[in-house]
Amino acid sequence: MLMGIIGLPRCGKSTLFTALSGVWGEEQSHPVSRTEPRIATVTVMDDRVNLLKEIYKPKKTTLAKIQYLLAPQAPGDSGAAWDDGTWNRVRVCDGFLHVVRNFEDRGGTPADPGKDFQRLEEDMIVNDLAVAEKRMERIELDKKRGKKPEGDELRLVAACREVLDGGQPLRHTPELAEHPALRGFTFLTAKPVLIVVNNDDEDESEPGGGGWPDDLERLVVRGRLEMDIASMPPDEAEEFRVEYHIQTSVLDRVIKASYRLLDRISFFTVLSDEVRAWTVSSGTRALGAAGAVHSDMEKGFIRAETLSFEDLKSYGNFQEAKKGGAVRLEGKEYEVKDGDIINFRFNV
Ligand SMILES: Nc1nc2c(ncn2[C@@H]2O[C@H](COP(=O)(O)OP(=O)(O)OP(=O)(O)O)[C@@H](O)[C@H]2O)c(=O)[nH]1
Ligand SMILES: [Mg+2]
Repeated sequence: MLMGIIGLPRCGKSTLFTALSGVWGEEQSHPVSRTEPRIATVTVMDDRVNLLKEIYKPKKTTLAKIQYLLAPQAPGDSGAAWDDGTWNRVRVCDGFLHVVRNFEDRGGTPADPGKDFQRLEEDMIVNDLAVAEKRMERIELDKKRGKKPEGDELRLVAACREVLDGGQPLRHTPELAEHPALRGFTFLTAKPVLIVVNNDDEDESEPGGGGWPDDLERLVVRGRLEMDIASMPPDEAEEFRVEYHIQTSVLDRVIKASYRLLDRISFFTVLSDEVRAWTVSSGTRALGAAGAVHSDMEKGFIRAETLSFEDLKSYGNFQEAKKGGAVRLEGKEYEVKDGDIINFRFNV
């Protein structure tokens, strides 16, 4: 799971990146040059794993990871929207954290977060429109040369162009945003977006003003404050969290929201002394989940021995849960649920 941090210049992208990678960001990549994006790999803490550890006493525990990508700064100073090169670097992302400034900047410019959001969103729409138009021209040219367009592509790209030309992001039209034939275009406005409103240290309020899209979740953070807290030793960090009424760290909140945004769930395996958390798209079938763990498990899939986390918790251990009939033998088509503990039976 790779989430790109985007936003207008000076909105707090680097600050958020540091707040996210501060405590648990163990594998921060060091860019070779200033034009390379920075990537922070962070561990997805999951309370359920603590109980699994108590019950199974594994030698090893492996948690899921999520990555955050910070593109290098756009050239030019405040006001400049992103250039094409910067956009191209975030195309690989599964979704975006769109940061908007909700504090008065050093030059005294008051915040207008809704408007800032719209500005960058328009930039993305224009970028996608250019991609669609270029592709249309190409297809038309090929047609003139006698080459038949492949499948539905012309119709689909034309439909995208119409949506974008009307000033709408592609995510408003899920048939297009999620169409497999359009995936290769990596349209920016087809990606899921979480708005991260970056408030001032003392400001706990929801942002006012207009310009907010009604289809997107907004997460209010205090970027600079949370960045400072992320660099503190645990005791001191806790003191600050209490003082500033921050119940959960920015990292936890952003991870939870990222899972919701990308519609991901977790399941667990207990294998040769290792308890491990896995992340898959919601709706994933048992066969697909087996494949996420090991290709042999998918190839030789027999059954998924499945126990829900809640059942394990109430029975206290696997044996009791089995006696109580809570352990199910599911087939390939079983839709994996968040928190399932699965033992794949397979034969290769
Ligand atoms: N008051 C206040 N200032 C903040 C907050 N978050 C960031 N800043 C300040 O705003 C300025 C810009 O923050 P950055 O994190 O560098 O923003 P950026 O989006 O990475 O900026 P560019 O990379 O230049 O586009 C810095 O001086 C930060 O200290 C905040 O929550 N409150
Ligand atoms: Mg920056």
